[in-house]
Amino acid sequence: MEGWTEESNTRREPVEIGLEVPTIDIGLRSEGGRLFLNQLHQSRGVIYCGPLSPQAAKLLSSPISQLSALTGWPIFAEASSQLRGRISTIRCLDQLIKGGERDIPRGTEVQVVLAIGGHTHSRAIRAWLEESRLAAQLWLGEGPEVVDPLALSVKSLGASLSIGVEVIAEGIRLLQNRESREDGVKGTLSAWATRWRDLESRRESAWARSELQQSRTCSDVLLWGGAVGEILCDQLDRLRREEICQGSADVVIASSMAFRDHDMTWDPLPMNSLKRREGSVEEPPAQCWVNRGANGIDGTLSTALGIALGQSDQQPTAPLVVWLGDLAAHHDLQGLHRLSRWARESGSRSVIVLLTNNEGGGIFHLLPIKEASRFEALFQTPLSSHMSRHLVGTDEGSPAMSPWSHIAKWCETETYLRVQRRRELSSALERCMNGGGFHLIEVVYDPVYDHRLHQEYWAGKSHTHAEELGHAE
Ligand SMILES: Cc1ncc(C[n+]2csc(CCOP(=O)(O)OP(=O)(O)O)c2C)c(N)n1
Repeated sequence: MEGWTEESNTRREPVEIGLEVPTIDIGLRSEGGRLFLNQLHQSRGVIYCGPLSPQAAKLLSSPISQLSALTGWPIFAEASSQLRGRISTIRCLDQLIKGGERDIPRGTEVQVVLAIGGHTHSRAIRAWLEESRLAAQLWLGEGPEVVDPLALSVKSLGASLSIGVEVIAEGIRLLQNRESREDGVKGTLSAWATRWRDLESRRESAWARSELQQSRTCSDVLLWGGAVGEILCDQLDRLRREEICQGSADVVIASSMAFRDHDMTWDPLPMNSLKRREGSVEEPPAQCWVNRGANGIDGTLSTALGIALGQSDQQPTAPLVVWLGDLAAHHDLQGLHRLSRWARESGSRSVIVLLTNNEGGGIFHLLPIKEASRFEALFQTPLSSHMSRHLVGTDEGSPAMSPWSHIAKWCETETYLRVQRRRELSSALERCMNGGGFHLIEVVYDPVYDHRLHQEYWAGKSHTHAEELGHAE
């Protein structure tokens, strides 16, 4: 690059946006740092945020939000990035792609990708990002190792988060200087930003009109994974709004459908205004923790215990919620027992295990293997009848009895509730969220029904309410 020498720490570098050039520091000397500053004039950029720790999200919220407001690059934030509820983000990319939305810009149109944190869980988004291969690929993570599973030759903004934040701050200064020099640029939204904003609001208003969305207010409707996520988010919003508890709530989410359903529905309301202002930052109603990667569905409850112990100095009274499937819970029964002991001993904060019992591995209903001849025995592997036989000696064919009620006894839970409808889950959460204790809420739903509602949610189609109520009978 012209004008650049590695020897000098103070030399000024010309960047393509033709602005007053910055004083160079260690971070900006990285290849990624220089590339970033040279891409700030591009209008078709995107900021993609995958899993981040709450600490990293706090550090990054304001710089990313300002960068997005100045460049017009939309922020796509997975729920595990902790950024939803803090800043203005677009959350529906995954659903737009899965729903076959035709107006969505192609990945090939993107000029710059700034990826932040861990990689996306969504196969649809991975395919979309792969199309952006020709764009400048930048990355900022919490550690020095570069995450590049799609082999996009990403360039890191810096060897640490704080260096990367410095680089972004430098970019913001350049853009602000340009704004103050160019009258009229300030406040105008680029065509690219407007396209994304329109897509998001079209999707939202289609949903507001859809029967599936309207059934949110119909408390008798049967639950599915998306409804569990909506109700959890609503309840945590309420807790924050009413300032009932101290400190931040924590939500620990297992792999498989819990993680996907949480991502699909985690949309905390802004506290201070009806619409979140561009560039503003708020505290979300909960910190979200995911344990993804090599661990698979293992160890979610033990991870929750670690999170609880790690915060013992702060003594929050806001709840700790663990959302996991029945197989994930079965994989970590020791963790469940140990967590219950901790909740009893610590006293101050409610610990709620939200166990979605869809008769084994619900995720497998979304895959082609659901057609396999021995699907139930080899993939779905439902636990209930098998566990019941061993725990209470019931025979096959005898009335269904949840083994989780016995596990709840073993853990000496304060509350064990088995729920199937929206109103039951809302009031169960309302009852358990404040005042301490260990609570097990078993949410029961049919995996085939759950699968159908997911398809409709992605497609943005409405199904008949009567049909849903019919299913409820
Ligand atoms: C330790 C471990 N064992 C097995 C798997 C394979 N696996 C992936 S998803 C899944 C099913 C999970 O079922 P459940 O926890 O009930 O969640 P659901 O799919 O119903 O949301 C399994 C067995 C894994 N990821 N990790």
